[in-house]
Amino acid sequence: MPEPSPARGIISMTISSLINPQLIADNNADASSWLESDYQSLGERLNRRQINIDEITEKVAAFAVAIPSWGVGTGGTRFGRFPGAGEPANIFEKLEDCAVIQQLSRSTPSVSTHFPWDDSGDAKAVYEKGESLGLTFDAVNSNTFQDQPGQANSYKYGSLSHTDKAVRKQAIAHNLDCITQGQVLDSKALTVWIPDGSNFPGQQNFTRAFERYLVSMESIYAALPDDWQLFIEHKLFEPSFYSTVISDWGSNYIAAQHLGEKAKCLVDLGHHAPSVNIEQIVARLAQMNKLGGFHFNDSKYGDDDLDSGSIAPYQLFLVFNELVDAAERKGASFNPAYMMDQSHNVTDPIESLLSSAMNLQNAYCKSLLIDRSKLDHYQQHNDVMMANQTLKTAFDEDVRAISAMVRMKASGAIEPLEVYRKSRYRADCGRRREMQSGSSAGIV
Ligand SMILES: [Mn+2]
Repeated sequence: MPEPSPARGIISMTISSLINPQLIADNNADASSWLESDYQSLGERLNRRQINIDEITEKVAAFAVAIPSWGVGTGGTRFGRFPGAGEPANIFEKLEDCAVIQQLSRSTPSVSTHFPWDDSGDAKAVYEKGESLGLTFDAVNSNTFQDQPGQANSYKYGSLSHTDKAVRKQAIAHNLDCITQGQVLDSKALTVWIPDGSNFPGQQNFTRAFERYLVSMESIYAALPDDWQLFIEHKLFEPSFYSTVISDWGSNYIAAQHLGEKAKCLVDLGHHAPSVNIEQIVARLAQMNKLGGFHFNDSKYGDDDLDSGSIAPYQLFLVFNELVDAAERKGASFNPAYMMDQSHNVTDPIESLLSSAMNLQNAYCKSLLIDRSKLDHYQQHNDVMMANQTLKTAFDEDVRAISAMVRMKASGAIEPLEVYRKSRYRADCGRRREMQSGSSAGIV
């Protein structure tokens, strides 16, 4: 098995077979000739820089990122949603789609659930379904940004920081329920993102709202099992457009510090202002042992939730540069939870998640190629050009043969998208799954 890496977990070797394994094997037999040749030539190039390709491949093999259960359905905007045929209707069907992604990519062995969206009334059955597919469960996500049918109190003016104690109590109870369900799933973390904030100056007292939030979070923190973590997710706008209670990493860090060791900050790449230096935030949080996890996605304007690595791949690489730097400093204790959080509006969600998982693997791989002792030397001597070139040299390398080799060795697909299309999995789902309604918006 590969050595443990800064990424979480070792790829599960259980092979589910929603895609015919013979189809994967046949495609791999055809693709292996270009792969062997590309891998050898990349190995020679890296060797000239004293990098052993097989060591890099072993580290990449240990990289894993969780799939968001909500990501396998078509997302939407506030204007609408356009689902395709064969979409999953419930958590059991979502898990099947996640298993397909894992079967082909071999880098997505776990699923992050969302309640009440994934509440089937039988968490044990959900756990067993995941187990039968070779999947484990990552962080549980609570939802206090929508009112559910029959709910006693509305979240229209907030949840954990609401002025009315009854609303806060309801929001706390929901988070506690998420922990209970997550324990059945063998999850080890709760992610809390709240929509609370204000749309107009004067609407909310910033200090009182944050005070109420902290008191509510104390109750949730107190209910955490010993081996659980609490991830706090910040976001500067939306659905509130003037202010949000947990607007940025500063507020997040204050809350996490206030609550205690098990509380950590979660960085969603889309939850910052467009020009914010996210990689520096990553470095700060990691330095202070408060980086709990990631929601990977990409964006051009705001919280676009586009596919990871599709818009700003250099930024993604720079984020991984900080993660690898922190992992080298801190060793095994540095173990942030990696998840994707994307909204797939115009693509087949399985294809988007496959390609995103590969983009993440490649960005991680490139960050492993950075010559850190050279970089440190150039930084110490203020050789700006060569320090920057050290990063660029790693970023400019085409490392796709490494992740393809990882997949092949783990019985995944050298060419996941090609095999997925050949399998006609979605068309098959279209025949056995009921068509989903497209009327409601689907922001997540
Ligand atoms: Mn997120």
